[in-house]
Amino acid sequence: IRFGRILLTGAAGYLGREMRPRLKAYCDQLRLSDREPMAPATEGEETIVADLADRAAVLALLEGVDAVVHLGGVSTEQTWEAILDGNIVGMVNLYEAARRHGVRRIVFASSNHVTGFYRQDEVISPRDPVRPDGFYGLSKAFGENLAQLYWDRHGIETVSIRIGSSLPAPTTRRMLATWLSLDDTERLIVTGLTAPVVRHTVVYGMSDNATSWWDNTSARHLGYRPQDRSEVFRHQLEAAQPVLDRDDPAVVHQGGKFVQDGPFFRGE
Ligand code: NAI
Ligand code: 15L
Repeated sequence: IRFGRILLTGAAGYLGREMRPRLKAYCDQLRLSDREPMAPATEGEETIVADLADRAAVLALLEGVDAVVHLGGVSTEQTWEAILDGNIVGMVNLYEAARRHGVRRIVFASSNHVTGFYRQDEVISPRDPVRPDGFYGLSKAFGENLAQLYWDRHGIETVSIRIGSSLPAPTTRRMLATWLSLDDTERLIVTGLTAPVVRHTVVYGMSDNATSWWDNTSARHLGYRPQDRSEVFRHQLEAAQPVLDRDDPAVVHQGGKFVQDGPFFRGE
């Protein structure tokens, strides 16, 4: 499947920059957007600076778009105001603009922090109740619920990917379970864009890791087959962090240090 125009939000961010060259292969035109400046457009690209909280700007952003890869928004525990703008108001603006322009498919970068307060000794699936580990995770849970609403009411399909840790290699022992390689990130996003019927499907964004807390049957059902494994990094990660404090909340919980992170918990 090749799309006419894909919109990639969050294009100035880490994953946006990584996915930009990869997504070009799947469309004639890649529309890139962020509120921060992006590298200049090359052939087959267009760049539009827009704040997701700006309803009119987002409405214009979705014009002529066939599918959206929505990476834009706050990606860590930050102030409530920043989260509200990027992840709550921004999501509503995006889906409302998608509805008005007849966009049929969105891949939404949700986060494992939607369920970050489950323990690392529990295996959960997207069917378990959400258990956010902060306002950030809570805002991603809102995003998933919004996607469900826009499927139920308006027939817009979404794959919500609860991304674990997407980076070139795992850097902590926790990431033995949460790692999602960049190649597998591309595979899962492309699966989300091209699977024939998805309705609103929630999946975890993880590679084929030996250690796993997430039943990812829903991703397999869509046709996602991860090719990378964190196991090849186990030896070096265990050597670097030989002892884990079993009473440390960041070791106990799936969300890791996010369970204590940010202004939310410091009461600032
Ligand atoms: P990032 O923080 O590097 O990129 C996010 C981008 O969104 C930034 O360029 C930022 O300028 C933009 N943005 C924030 N608020 C905005 C607003 N109000 N209007 C317009 N643009 C705004 O994050 P990263 O790592 O690239 O993640 C991309 C997405 O994937 C995020 O939604 C994040 O929550 C999600 N995710 C990423 C994970 C990872 O391991 N990298 C793990 C779980 C989720
Ligand atoms: C996230 O949601 C963050 O966006 C990312 O920076 C990582 O810290 C990741 O989760 C993680 O849990 O490792």
